[in-house]
Amino acid sequence: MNLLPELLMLRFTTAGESHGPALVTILEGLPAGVPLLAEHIDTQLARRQQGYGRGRRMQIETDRAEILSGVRAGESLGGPISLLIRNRDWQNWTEIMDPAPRESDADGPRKRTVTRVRPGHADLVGVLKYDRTDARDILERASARETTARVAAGAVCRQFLETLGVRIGSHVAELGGIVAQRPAEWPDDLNAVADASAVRMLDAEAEQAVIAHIDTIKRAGNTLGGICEVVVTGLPLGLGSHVSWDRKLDGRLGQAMLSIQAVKGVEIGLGFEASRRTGAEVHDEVLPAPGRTRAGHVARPTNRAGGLEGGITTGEPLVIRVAMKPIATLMRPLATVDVATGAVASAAAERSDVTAVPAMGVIAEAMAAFVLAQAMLEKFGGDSLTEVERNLAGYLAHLDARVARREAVTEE
Ligand code: EPS
Repeated sequence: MNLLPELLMLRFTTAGESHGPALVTILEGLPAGVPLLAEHIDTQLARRQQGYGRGRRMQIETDRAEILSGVRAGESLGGPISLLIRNRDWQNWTEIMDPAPRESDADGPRKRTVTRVRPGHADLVGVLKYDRTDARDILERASARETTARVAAGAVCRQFLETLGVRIGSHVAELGGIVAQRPAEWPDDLNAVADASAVRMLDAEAEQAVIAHIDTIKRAGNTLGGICEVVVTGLPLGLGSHVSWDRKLDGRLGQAMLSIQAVKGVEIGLGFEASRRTGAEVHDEVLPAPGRTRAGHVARPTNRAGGLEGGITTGEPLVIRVAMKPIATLMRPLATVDVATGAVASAAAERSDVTAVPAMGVIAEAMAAFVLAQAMLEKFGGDSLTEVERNLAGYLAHLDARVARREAVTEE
C-alpha cells in the first residue's frame, strides 16, 4: 500500500471519553507560519458551549485548549499540533472512569452502569458489537462531548483559512420544526449576528417561539432536533475535483457533516428542493464579471448550486445545510430491553440536553473548516504559509491572465 498521499494530507484524530480526564486532538499537516494563539481556539470552544436548551453539564465545563505541541511564539511549526481540553466534570467521575480494575469484587459493580440501552443512541449496537456488559463503555465515546475536540481542530484550520481570505459562519435555520425567515440581506459578519441569539437564529420572532417550545418540550421530558446552515465565503473556484468519486468536494463535505453525532442529513445549495424543480429553475446562469477573480471572472445572479458544481468550488458562497435528529436521551424514556436481563424496561435517563442544534452549527463550521483546509492544501500546498500564499496568488494571477489574453485576442 502506498501511504505517501495520506501522509501528505492534512488529517486529525481525537481521543477522550465524555467523563474522562480530558479530550485530545492531534492535527497533522498544517504548514508552518500560521498565526495561532490558544485564545483563537478558546473563542470557538466557548461558541460551541452556548445555546438555549443545553443541560447542566455546560455549567460545569469552561472549555479551554492547552497547546501541547506544534506551535511556538504564536505560529505553527509544521509539526503535529496537539491540543488538550480538560473535562472539569472528571473530578466527579474518577472512580467510575478509573482505567484501573477494581481491587476486589466485594466492592460491587461500578456505579452508573447503563444496561437499559437508549433507543437512538449507540448503546445497544455498541454493547453487542464490542462485547461489553456496560453501555457506559460505549456512550462515553459516542457522546457529543467529543465534538469539543473537533471544534479545537477546526479552530486551527479556520485560522489557516482566514489568512487566505476564507470566512466561515453558520446560523440555525430551523429548530423543532419552527423555521427562521431568511434575512433580506445576509449580515456581513454572520456569526456576530447568530451568536447574539440564544438559539443562533437570524429571526427574532422565530427565536422567541423556539425558546418557548424548548421550555414546553423540556417539561415533557422530550428533546428536539433542527437544521443549521453553514456559509463559507472567499473560496476560490477550483477546490475539489470532478475526476474521481473520492475527490468530489460535495461528497467529502457530506461525509464530514454526517459524521457529527446525531446528524442525519446534509444538503448543498437547494439540496432536496432541486429535485422538485425543473432544470431552468435550478441551475445558476453565468454572466461575465471581469474582476471577480476568485469566481473565474463570472457572476451568477443566483447560487442555487450552493457554491459547488461537478464537485468543484465555483467561487460563490458555499452553502451547506445540516439536519440533526433530537437527542436520544429522554427524561421520559422510551421502551427498551435491559441488556443485563433481557427484560422489557424503560431506557436509562441520564442528565442531558433538550437540544444541541445551536452548538451543532459551530461543530459543522469546524468540520467544514477541516475539509476546506485540506482541499486548499491539496491545490496550493506547501511547507510554509508563505509558500501556500504564493501558490494561491500564482493561481489567481493565472485566472486573471486568461481573461487578459482573451481580451487581447478580441481587440485584435
Ligand atoms: C451528552 C450528554 C450530556 C451533554 C454532552 C453530550 O453530557 P452529560 O452526560 O455529562 O450531562 O452535555 O455534551 C457535552 C458534554 C458537550 O460538551 O457538548 C451525550 O450523551 O451525548
